[in-house]
Amino acid sequence: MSFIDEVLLHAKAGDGGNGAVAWRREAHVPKGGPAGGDGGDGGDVVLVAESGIHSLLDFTYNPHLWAKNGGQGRGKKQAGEGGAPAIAKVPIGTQVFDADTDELLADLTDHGQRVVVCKGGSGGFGNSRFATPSRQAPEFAKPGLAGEEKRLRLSLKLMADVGLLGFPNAGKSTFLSRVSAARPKIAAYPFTTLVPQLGVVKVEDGRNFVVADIPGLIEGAAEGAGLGVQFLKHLERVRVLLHLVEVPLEIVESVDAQEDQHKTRGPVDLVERYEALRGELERFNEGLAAVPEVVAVNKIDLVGAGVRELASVKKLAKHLAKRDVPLLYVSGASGQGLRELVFALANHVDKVRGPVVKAAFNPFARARY
Ligand SMILES: Nc1nc2c(ncn2[C@@H]2O[C@H](COP(=O)(O)OP(=O)(O)OP(=O)(O)O)[C@@H](O)[C@H]2O)c(=O)[nH]1
Ligand SMILES: [Mg+2]
Repeated sequence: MSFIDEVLLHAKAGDGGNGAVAWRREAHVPKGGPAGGDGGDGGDVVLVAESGIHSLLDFTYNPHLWAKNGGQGRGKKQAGEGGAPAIAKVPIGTQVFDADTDELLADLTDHGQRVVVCKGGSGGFGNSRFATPSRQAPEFAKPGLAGEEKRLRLSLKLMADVGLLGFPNAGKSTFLSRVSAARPKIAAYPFTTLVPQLGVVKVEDGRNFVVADIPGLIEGAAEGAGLGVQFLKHLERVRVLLHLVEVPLEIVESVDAQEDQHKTRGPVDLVERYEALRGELERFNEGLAAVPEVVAVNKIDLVGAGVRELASVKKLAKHLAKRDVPLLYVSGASGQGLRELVFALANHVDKVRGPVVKAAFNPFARARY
């Protein structure tokens, strides 16, 4: 399924119908007076957030939202019909901007939340409305008003509690697949994940939270390297970031036999790698860089118990301790440390105040850590 998180739309509400100029015509009622009905109101353009929709894809096929015009007023004081609204369903987390002014018109964060983005024009009064004792035969009626017309930009920002951050291949999708019912694609090459994905994590104690897996980030992403930073916006609403750092495979730094590999890949400085991604976050959005963070060294199954003794891991631990950032050690493959990590994330989610994210709770989602 294609994932589209940004679209431009042309929205036009219906025009109001014109009021009618008409006269009462009945046998034995000479000069029956004005009887022109009002025009009907034009339909509104309405957006509704729906939990079953995950992409703005449909709008790429039809980027127009046009509501119907109100009907014209008629004789015998009959009002024109109201124009049918144009109602479109959007994913939860959709922000609606006026594309010309960039003003935020609405932020649809709850299932069922609806917003009128373009108001239909009012119908004009028919001439029967304008009769007064001194003007018994008004020869005029009011035209309907034009419906609002706007160019809209819809921007989907996923609603999640925890956002995954890491270089490609760090094991983000593997982690998500282990702790939730989500089944993202996992493979041993970079940029396996091409679009963000959500998973609901069910903690043993009954709490649950939503994790967003996004494509891997690399240094220079802010300038467009790799898949760029376009997906970082999906982390803007999270309450805590989980930064996954791959265990330094160059631990061969201590193993002579693999000295060659060490040379070709160069020494891994986890602090440098960690800070490289932090830099990309900061350049993208300082607010995002301020979101609380949990760091986990992943793939510890590859190095066994000695992971904490590795020079670059020790250096990272020291670096993070200075900043009061928790560091955990996990393996998405073997499951080691995942239970502690899930609890740590749940506690962070609870601690960080903010609007409660309403995730669709899936009772069939089994935690398997
Ligand atoms: N040994 C080991 N391998 C792992 C672990 N976690 C993930 N892998 C492997 O690492 C590779 C990349 O894993 P992914 O989960 O696809 O990594 P990702 O961070 O989602 O990568 P992108 O989507 O490309 O950004 C896969 O071959 C996984 O099987 C782990 O804990 N231990
Ligand atoms: Mg992935």
